Amino acid sequence: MAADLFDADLRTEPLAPGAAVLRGFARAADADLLADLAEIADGAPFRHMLTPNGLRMSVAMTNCGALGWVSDKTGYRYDPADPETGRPWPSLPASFLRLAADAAAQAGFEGFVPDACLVNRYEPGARLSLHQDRDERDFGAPIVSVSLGLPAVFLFGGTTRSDKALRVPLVHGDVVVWGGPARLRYHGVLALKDGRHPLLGPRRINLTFRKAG
Ligand code: MD3
Ligand code: FE
Repeated sequence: MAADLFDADLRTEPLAPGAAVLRGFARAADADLLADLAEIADGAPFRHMLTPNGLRMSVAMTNCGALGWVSDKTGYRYDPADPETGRPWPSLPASFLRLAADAAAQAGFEGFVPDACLVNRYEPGARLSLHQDRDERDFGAPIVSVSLGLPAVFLFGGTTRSDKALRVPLVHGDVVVWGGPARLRYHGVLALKDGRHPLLGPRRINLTFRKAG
């Protein structure tokens, strides 16, 4: 039917200028993404980083790509090496690169080549408080975020912390692209609710692709 031609568009929900949700965009690739993630986590295990205040983050993290996002008592930074092992982070697998570029293009950002992928693992109760992503060199590139596993409620705020935040439910396979005027908006994730996902069990994985360097 002709409706098929428009499915991709119907599933692209504009959130705000520069931000769009691509519903289900990563679903067809989920098995490939998770197989590649298992290898990444073998080489660079998930860990709970410390915030500059010395608090243990409830979200467990790892990275792949030339640069990895790291937090410790000295602050936040992008590091070419995993501080736990001293080795470079695992490289970005082809499945990750393809999905990130395809999603960015779908949202209007052609030629997106990320050099960093932060992998966030949420278990029930884990949350990410309202923050901005501002450790990257170039705010001209978008950020692509891929949700896998249990559903979560994403908070999409404004340009100051006190702006009222929109609540955006995200489920397995949803992809969000943030760029342009949305790039520096505050955002966060509400505490993950209990549940079990057929592929991932009691957890949610978020892949965040960035051009950091
Ligand atoms: C909105 N992670 O790791 S990325 C993060 O679900 C982070 O784990 C979220 O925020 C998660 O920093 C999803 C969503 C995101 C990233 C950058 C943004 C949303 C954004 C920049 C501007 C506005
Ligand atoms: Fe963020």
